[in-house]
Amino acid sequence: MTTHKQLVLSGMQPTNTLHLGNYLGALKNWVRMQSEMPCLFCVVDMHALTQESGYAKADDVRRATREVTAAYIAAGVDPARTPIFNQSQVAEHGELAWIFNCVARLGWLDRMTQFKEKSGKHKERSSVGLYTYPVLMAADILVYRATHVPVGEDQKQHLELARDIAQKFNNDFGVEDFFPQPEPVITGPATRVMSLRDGAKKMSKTDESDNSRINLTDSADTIAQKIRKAKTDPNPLPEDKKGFEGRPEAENLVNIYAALADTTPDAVLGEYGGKQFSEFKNALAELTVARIAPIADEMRRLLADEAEIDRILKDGAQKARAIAAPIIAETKKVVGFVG
Ligand code: AQP
Repeated sequence: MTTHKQLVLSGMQPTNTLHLGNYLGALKNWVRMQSEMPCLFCVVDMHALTQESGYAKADDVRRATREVTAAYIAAGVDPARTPIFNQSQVAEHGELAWIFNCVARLGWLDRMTQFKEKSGKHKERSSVGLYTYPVLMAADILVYRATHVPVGEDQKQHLELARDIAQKFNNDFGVEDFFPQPEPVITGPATRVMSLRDGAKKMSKTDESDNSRINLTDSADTIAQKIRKAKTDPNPLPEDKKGFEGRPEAENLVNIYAALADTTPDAVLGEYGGKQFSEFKNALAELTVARIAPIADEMRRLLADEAEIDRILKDGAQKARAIAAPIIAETKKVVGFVG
């Protein structure tokens, strides 16, 4: 039985503009959760250094950090209530990550499917940071003793690793319940939004094809065009979910519609089952524009004042540090660091 107070922590990488998958899989739930529990939301800029594709220069990280911050606020995260900060400004994340590097086992990291996907055929050319990414993620969460982590399906395995690290730390150092076992919070019909070009790949910020994703900053015309071009098959929509067998693209579009309309895939099929994709795609484009365009407009307004975004991040980092500092001080004592 955990004695830890409920606290939500989640973050996104500033590797490019956020997309519909980030929104439906995570951000939309963050907005709901901030009225249910105390929350902390970070822009994980240290994680952004682990990948080569999608960004290459310091200017890109800077631009994307401000853009991701604007996206959080435009989607409904209220910085007056919920600290928003960038990870690199709270040094305790990196300090705890080192200690956790010494707790996590190589065999555990070898099983991480995201590393396999992202490193591709050239594992030996990947950064060490990409390999130990889930260890830093465990530190991001546990440095605040966060108990709940709203993420998409793709992050579930990393959350399980964070739980294993917390448990091994507690056992190894004989400190029962020192770190909590963080719970993944995965909700809604689109917890894994797939690429619009390939129903077997998840929608990703760093996919080479911009047509594979809907960016939160896309114009109404671009959104409509990307949805019209989305890969489908020649058959009409199935009458029920059993008909998704072997049709991942159809399933993806229906799940996206259901998530945006706050309904279920069954209800969407009740309305569109048996109809042609051309008709369904028009309705989906209209719904996506209605939900995403206001976020894009608000992001543009916020980004016109960079100094205000930087002020919000600085204020958030101060509040985050106030929580993390005593926890890291206690952790250092537990592991035997004199100071
Ligand atoms: N396709 C997706 N469907 C549902 N949820 C998703 N998330 C990401 N892609 C999808 C969720 O968004 C949050 C932030 O993810 P991240 O920025 O840490 O990086 P990621 O998971 O690796 O996402 P991307 O977009 O694929 O980024 P890149 O290309 O930079 O690696 C997480 O909660 C994630 O579950």
